[in-house]
Amino acid sequence: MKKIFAVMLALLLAVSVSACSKEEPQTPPEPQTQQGGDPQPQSDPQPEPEPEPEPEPEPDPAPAPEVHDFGETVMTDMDGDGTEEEITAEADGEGYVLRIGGKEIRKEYSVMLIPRFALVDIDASDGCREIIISEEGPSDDHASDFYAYINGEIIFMNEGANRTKPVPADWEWEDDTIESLYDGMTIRGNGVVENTTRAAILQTWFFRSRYALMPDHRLIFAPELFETSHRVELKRSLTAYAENFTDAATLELPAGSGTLVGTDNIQWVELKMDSGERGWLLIEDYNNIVSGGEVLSAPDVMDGLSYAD
Ligand SMILES: [Ca+2]
Ligand SMILES: [Ca+2]
Repeated sequence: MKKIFAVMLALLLAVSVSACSKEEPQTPPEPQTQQGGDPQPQSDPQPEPEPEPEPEPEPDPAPAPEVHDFGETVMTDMDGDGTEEEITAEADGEGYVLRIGGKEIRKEYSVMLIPRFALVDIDASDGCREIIISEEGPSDDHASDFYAYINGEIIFMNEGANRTKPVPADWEWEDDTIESLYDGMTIRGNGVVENTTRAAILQTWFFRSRYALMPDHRLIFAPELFETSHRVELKRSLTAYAENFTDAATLELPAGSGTLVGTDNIQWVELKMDSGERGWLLIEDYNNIVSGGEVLSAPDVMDGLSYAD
């Protein structure tokens, strides 16, 4: 039942732009109730129309992670196309095999494999769900493999061009909940996996890190801000984010002069206006700015950018 509800919720949450499915969701998203716990489908036939003219873009809540043992068969819609896929996983040699929708992927070698898989929702605004399989590693080398099911194929999300690191993850598996070791992993449904990563230098220690979900549904390590000081002129106002998360509050940067003060070199650029406003611009496809739902070519709205031939 919980599973069915989770699937329905995932469908409801699948908004129009889905990297996973070309199909529009059949049902328009219901307005979120304030008490997010109770899955009552049709409570009031005539609900009082809420006078909420300004729908502040609340982040969609992601379904809670579900943990399943190897050997269990789970049916869920992994790619948001409205059809459930059968999911199984089992130990195989020194690794494991994961099967989704009749396809399978093998990992040849794991150390202290945890024979369970977690079903999570990294980005509540797409119809996809993701699977995590973790291992304890030889010595505090906890690691997790992330998988998605896109266009009928299983995608290993940790891997790809220009991906800087695998996704080491610290999971503690307890009953039906996932709690991570150390400061832990957080999946809030905003397209970012927050995690604890073991540092590569000096000693055995750990730092908080973030992995961002890319349009090709791979995860990349999101480094902290790199400082810049590039002067630009905004030709028009733009909607920016207060922080470099898509669920952060938005704000308006007015037209005028400002300085690009930093970038994560992935998808965020921070702009500080001379008039004092400061915000993060979400960048797509190299130099498109996503501003309040509009996708704007940066040179169209910003003077002072430099492009080498
Ligand atoms: Ca499906
Ligand atoms: Ca999703």
